[in-house]
Parts: sequence; C-alpha cells; structure tokens
Amino acid sequence: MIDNQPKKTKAFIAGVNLNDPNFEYYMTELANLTEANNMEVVGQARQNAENIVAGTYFGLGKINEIKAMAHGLKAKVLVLNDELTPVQIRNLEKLTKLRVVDRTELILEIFSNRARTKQAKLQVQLARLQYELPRLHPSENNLDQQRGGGFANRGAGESKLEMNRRTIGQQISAIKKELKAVASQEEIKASRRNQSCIPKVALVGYTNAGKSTTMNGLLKAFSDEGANKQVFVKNMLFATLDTSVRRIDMKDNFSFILSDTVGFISKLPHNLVESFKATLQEAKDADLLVNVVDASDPNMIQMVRTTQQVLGEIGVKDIPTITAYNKADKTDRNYPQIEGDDILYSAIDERSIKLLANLIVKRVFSNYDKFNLKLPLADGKLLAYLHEHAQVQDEDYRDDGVYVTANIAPADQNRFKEFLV
Ligand SMILES: Nc1nc2c(ncn2[C@@H]2O[C@H](COP(=O)(O)OP(=O)(O)OP(=O)(O)O)[C@@H](O)[C@H]2O)c(=O)[nH]1
Ligand SMILES: [Mg+2]
Repeated sequence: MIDNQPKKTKAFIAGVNLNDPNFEYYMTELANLTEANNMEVVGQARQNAENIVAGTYFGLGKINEIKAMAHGLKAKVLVLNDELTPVQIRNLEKLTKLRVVDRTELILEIFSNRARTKQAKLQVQLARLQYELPRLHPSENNLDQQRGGGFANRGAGESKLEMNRRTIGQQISAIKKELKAVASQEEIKASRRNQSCIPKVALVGYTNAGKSTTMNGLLKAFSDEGANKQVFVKNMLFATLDTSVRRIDMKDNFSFILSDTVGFISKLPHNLVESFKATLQEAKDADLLVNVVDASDPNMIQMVRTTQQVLGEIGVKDIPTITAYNKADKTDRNYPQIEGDDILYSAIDERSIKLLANLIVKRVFSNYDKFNLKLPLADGKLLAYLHEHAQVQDEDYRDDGVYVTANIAPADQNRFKEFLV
C-alpha cells in the first residue's frame, strides 16, 4: 500500500503522577489530544512523585531517561500532561533538546485549528493571548528562537519575540471588544428564543460522544427541512466549536429548541472555558440538558464526571438532565431502552432517535397540565395564544363557546383558570 499521508511529527508523552486515581485516564486523553493535533505518539513515560519539581517538572534522573527514550524513538516533541510554568518549559527544552508542549498549549492549538466562525476564532485567540501574556519575559525571547519558531501560529500569528506585553494587552482588549459585539448579536437571537416560551434543550457532553450526530438524527426525523439543516459530524476531538440551534417540531405542537455545542475534555484550560462562555450560554439557559455519553468507551464513567465538572465551572447547575448513553450499536447491549431518567440508544438508529425524542418531550413538558376549557367565541386571541404556546389536542366549536383540551405551561395556567369546565 502506498502511503500518501504527510509524515506526522513524532511525539513522546509524559506526566507526573501525584497519586491521582485518574492519572492513567488523563494520559489516555493526552495521547488522543496529541494525535488530534496531527502528531504520532511514539512512546510514553510517567513518574510517581509527591511533588512537582519546581524548576524542571520531573526529577533529573527521569529527565535523562525521557531524553534517551525519546531520541531513540526519533521523537521531536515532548508533550506533558499538565500546564507548566515558562521556566519549567525552558529548562526541559534545554535538558532534553526536544520541543516541549504542555497540555494547555496542545488544547489551544487544536481549538485554533478547528475554529471556523468569527466568534470561535476570536474566542480561541483570546484564550491563547491570555496564555501567552504571563509567559512573556525578556529571557523567553531567546527561547523562542531556540525553539525554531515553535508551533504554527504560536502567539496567535506572531512570535513572542515581536510582541511585548503592551501589544498583547492591546490585542486582548481589541478582541474582547469584537467578541462583545458578536456576543450581543447572539444575545438578541437568544433573547428572542427565551421569549418564545418553547422549551429549550441543550446537547452537552464529552467530545466525540455523538452530540452532533444526535442532533442530525432528531432533525431528520422531526424537521421538514431536516436534510439541509444538518450540522457537522466527524470522528475527531472538538469537531464542533460553535453552537447550532434548531427547532424540533413533533406532533401535537410538542416543539422544542435544540442546541448542539462544543464538547468537553478533562482539564480544559481555564481561559478557554472562560472565553467560550458565550458559546456555552445555550446550555446555561436550557430547561433540559441531554448529556450524551459514548457508552462503548471504557472510560465512560470518567467522561460523565468530566462533563459534570466542566458544567459546574461554567455555572450550569440545577438543570434537569437526561444522561443519554450513545453508540449502543458498538456494545452488546439491547437498545434502545429507557433506564429510569436515562436512555441507552444509538444516534444512527431511527428507533432510538424516536425514543429519545419521546423521552425529551416527556421530561420537558412534565410540568404542563391538561386543561379542559370553554373559551368565548368572541375572543379569538385566547385560542390563537394557546395554539402558539400550548399543545392543543382537541377543539370543538359549539354555540356557547369553543371547547378546547390543551396542555398548558405552568406560567400560563393562571390566565386560563377562569375558563375551566
Ligand atoms: N457507531 C456509532 N457511531 C456514532 C454514533 N454516534 C456518533 N457516532 C460517530 O462518532 C463520531 C463523533 O460524532 P459527533 O456527532 O461528531 O460527536 P460530537 O459529540 O458532536 O463531537 P464534538 O463535536 O467533537 O464534541 C462520528 O464519527 C460519528 O459518526 C453511534 O450511535 N454509533
Ligand atoms: Mg459535534
């Protein structure tokens, strides 16, 4: 077979384990992140320790061991499992003669390669500049030359050498301003959605769990324009960086707004989470969260926990949640099936999608009550309102009024109490 793929940079991954039970899981993620950034993981090392060595991250013996192994495997880059200080990076580069990339920079790099829309690009740029800012020291400048320019787009387009604190500071405030302008347009759209009274459902979860595939399945099944409103799906980490919002219309006026957004991973850089807050607003405003989980992944439990952690960080709490265990077709379990508040399903299976949709509707409209009403014939507005904001199941025009059976939201119930029959 002829291999036409361009040669990938060989990377060696390593980390210090401070007796963390999740350490191996973080290393697995680190390997996936490295590969997502177009590098090939050729070897790994870990050190069990009580503390991180302040100046060099690893102890000296371990550094020599890593250097020998990595050079033996022809690695060019050393990827580390934590966010390091500039001094640690500089010392490790000197000692190992490898380019050193920490976990934060790796994630920022992936986001920056994936960003497509203006908002996503600005958000990533902001996070990168904030990462760079405290790392700017006169001595650092030599380092960059030594590193041969480092990663592509390092410093969001310019090398550290060309930038001083002030220009970075100016860039940060310019980007913040631009982001505000973009965000306020988004807010206008969102506030329209909030006023519309239709319940809002947000797909959240670990990256690559199948959120976008689930959205596409629901669109295909329940939206007239499903085919041309599909969102981007790909087997890669962080395929989605932007929020997509669509309306799903089921029968009997059971409609809801569905949003799909950026996926999560452990130890997401704080700046990144901060700058993506606007994008994640849909999750904060939701009436129901669907936490999509890859049930075929051996690290499923940690992935659920990771999602809960990130949601906590962005201030999403007390929102009713369905845990949706996806990719059941890759397990040997029977699907689709409801398990309490949760569901085991496959986003590429139509029956699964219908069951999930029913579960969403059941949850989202659970606090609606069925009302039998008699509305005055003369007042067409009331009936029109019900058609817009409730599920009208039956209506009968008689001489003394319109008899209506409808499911009504708690907020609207008072208004209709006087018409109860
Ligand atoms: N076999 C199988 N594959 C699935 C299923 N759902 C999604 N996939 C695949 O999983 C990969 C990721 O799916 P996406 O829908 O892009 O995942 P996501 O959660 O939106 O990922 P990010 O946007 O990266 O956070 C794609 O290759 C999908 O085709 C499923 O039920 N079964
Ligand atoms: Mg996606």
